[in-house]
Amino acid sequence: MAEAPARHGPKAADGPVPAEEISELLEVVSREPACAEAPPSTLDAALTPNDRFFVRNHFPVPHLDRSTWRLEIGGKVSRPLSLSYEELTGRESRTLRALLECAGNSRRAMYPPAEGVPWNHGALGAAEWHGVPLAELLAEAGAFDTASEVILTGADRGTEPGVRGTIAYEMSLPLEKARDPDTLVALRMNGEPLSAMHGAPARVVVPGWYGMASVKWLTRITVSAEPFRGFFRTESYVMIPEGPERGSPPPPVTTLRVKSLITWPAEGATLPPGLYSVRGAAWSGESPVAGVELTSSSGRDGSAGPWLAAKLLDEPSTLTWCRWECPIDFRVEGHFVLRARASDRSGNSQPLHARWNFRGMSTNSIHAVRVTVRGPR
Ligand SMILES: Nc1nc2c(c(=O)[nH]1)N[C@H]1C(S)=C(S)[C@@H](COP(=O)(O)O)O[C@H]1N2
Ligand SMILES: [Mo]
Repeated sequence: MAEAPARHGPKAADGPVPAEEISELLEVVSREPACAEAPPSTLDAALTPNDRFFVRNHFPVPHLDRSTWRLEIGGKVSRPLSLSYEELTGRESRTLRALLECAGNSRRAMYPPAEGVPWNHGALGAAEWHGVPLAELLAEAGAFDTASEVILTGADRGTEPGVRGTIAYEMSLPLEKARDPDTLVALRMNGEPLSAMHGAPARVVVPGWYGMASVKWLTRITVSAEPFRGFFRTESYVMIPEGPERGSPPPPVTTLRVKSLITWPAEGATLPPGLYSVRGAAWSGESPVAGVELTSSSGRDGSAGPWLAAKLLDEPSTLTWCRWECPIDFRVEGHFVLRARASDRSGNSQPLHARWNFRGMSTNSIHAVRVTVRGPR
């Protein structure tokens, strides 16, 4: 694994990271706050190098000094804890591979345009995370079994429209998900200590859920008996339907929907006539991917051809993506649309168009790629 660029390392001085510090290998989607996405080819590898891992911030990046940082664990616990970085590294640890996908990934594919950062398809990455299972810390603190949620608080702060004063980035998990052995307080990413951009010195990683729950710059864990009502949980990461408000709050965004992306050929590619292998990756947070199918409008009359079963190249799991490939006959010149559709073992499949919601969350519409097949003229 390549060394993370030194400029991403923790700094002694406080203050926001200049936006220029976004890796030049990413495409900037927003400068303030820093949001940047990865090229589609990123999914051709099982792991995403740190300098190619997308960034999604809501507020300026805080600079936390590892030597003075502490993680507080309190609320409905019998033994509140305050741990230093050293103390945390001394706890029982685990390493696992997991992807993070922003809930707003692919938002640009929604029509009419939805509210939010206009992500194309690159707000996701997969890394090897090393850290302490959140369950271990909750057990050590004596979290009450009667509690319902665990609130995760980041050190970053800022303003949001309609909210008075500044707020911290905070998200909650049901106690059961917080106790999942795969939910980590991560200290290392692909073998490197976490960089400032990705949450140093410690962040949460919640496999199987959209990225908003993987709280960076973690400073406090609060076990709560009440459902968390913070802005990011009740107003931001929610599925807001079209129409009059219904009285009940809109449902929160949680589990990753089944989804696949075509990584080759690239959108808009022109290829000489021939036989090719289409590549991509697929994932689902609810249950492992069962299959991926590909179609192209390659029928003689231009109609959509049959759905062909792709070959899965990795063992599907709910933690990370599995790569796939599928041969395609492009010996006839023309204009084609490749479409890939994944399904999971729970029977979920990708819709042609994901159900529209106001903030464009959890889009898993079938990915379509335009390809021209043309010989030399
Ligand atoms: N403290 C804090 N944690 C955060 C965020 C944030 O803005 N502040 N953004 C969340 C969102 S929406 C996503 S998608 C992931 C992105 O993680 P990354 O920037 O390491 O890719 O971090 C999550 N954790
Ligand atoms: Mo996100």
